[in-house]
Amino acid sequence: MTSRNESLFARAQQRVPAGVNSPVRAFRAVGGTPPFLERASGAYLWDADGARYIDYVGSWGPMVAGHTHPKVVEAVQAAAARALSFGAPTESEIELAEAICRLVPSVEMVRLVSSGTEATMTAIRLARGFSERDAIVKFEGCYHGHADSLLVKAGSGALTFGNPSSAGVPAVTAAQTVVLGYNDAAAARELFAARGAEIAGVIVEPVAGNMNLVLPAPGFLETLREQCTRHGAVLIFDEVMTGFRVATGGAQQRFGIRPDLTTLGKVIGGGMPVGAFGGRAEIMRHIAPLGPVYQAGTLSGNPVAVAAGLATLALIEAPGFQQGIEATAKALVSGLAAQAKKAGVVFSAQSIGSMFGLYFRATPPASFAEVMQCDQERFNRFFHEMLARGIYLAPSAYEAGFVSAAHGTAEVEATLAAARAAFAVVA
Ligand code: KE4
Repeated sequence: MTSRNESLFARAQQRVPAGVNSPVRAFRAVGGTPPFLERASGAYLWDADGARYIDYVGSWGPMVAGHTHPKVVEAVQAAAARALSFGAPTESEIELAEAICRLVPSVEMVRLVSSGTEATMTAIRLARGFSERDAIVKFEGCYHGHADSLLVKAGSGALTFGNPSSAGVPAVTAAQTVVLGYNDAAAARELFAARGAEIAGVIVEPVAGNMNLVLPAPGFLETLREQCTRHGAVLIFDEVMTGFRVATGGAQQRFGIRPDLTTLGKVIGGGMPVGAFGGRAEIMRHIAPLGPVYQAGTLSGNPVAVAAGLATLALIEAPGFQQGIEATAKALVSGLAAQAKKAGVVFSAQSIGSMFGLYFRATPPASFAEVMQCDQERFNRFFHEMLARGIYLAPSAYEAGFVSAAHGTAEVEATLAAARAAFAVVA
């Protein structure tokens, strides 16, 4: 009997490319039919066939407080009852800007947009407009959304489907993007020595989460900071994923590096469409209508989305919030590693803040090349064994996982019980 997930997937593919509105959701990397989700609450999801899952995707990061948190839902309902959109300034946008500047001190001024892609796309344009240079540096395996300049050796879905450099990006555009190895500080120093005067900016995921989770090597971020300062390039920390996850103030707080610009998304919308770019006031004053770098958006600062973001940031600022989700992530990864060891499966796992990485490799990868050594086929089998047991992991070996404040001991224990069986199958 065809399940509702299968019939919905078949129907969706008639009108939507691969049946999804974002590639990774199609399960093409792991195979099978993606559950069509209908409801969520706390750490749990329910699909069209009524199956319940413990969720470790969290909408790819935003749901740090758990799904349908009453305070967030209430804020959204109240905002929606007043207005769905104005296209005009509101007090709530000031409150969100002030909250971001308070939580991320390197951000002196900030502008809201509607996605992480808009944030990074604009940050690149701003770095070029401010420096009056063209070259941009990114790192292999890092994903910064789907703007042309950034779809060069990108991570996430681009990496998952083997097209890290997308079709449709003009060669002249791609030529202005220089790609280095993540954690290769020597390559960064060499590039700046040779072409420092041409480099408008460097954009980096300060903790990489789009080639699975890869931590910055000691000295890597410091080298980028030092080289950008020396050569007048703009250092952009793409904290769309790491913001409020790696630490309340993001990876920049955890690692003590002050970027010139920061891009944000996901958590600041609490599940609604919000992105942001911000940083040094001197740079931000180059943005229209103050300065010559144009950027705009019909729904930027949308009052309903901003209400969700404000309610979410209020929750994460609660005493002990960050410590709690960090402890949950640690318990999860150490438990999974122990289960894999018992089953004799070559596996490793790590977490930072409330993000985690699972690897079918003896040790966590420290570079893109090491990520590619992971046993993707065994991950795919493990993924389906876990899904069948009600555990919803990211459907790709090249994505990080997320816990929320709604994940407690019961959820971790249930996940480890499922993993015990799943590892036995894939051993
Ligand atoms: P969005 O345009 O998807 O809101 O943000 C793009 C983006 C920018 N920077 C970083 C570090 C990101 O991780 C993302 C988006 N992350 C992916 C998950 N790896 C979103 C999921 C998807 O593409 O469907």
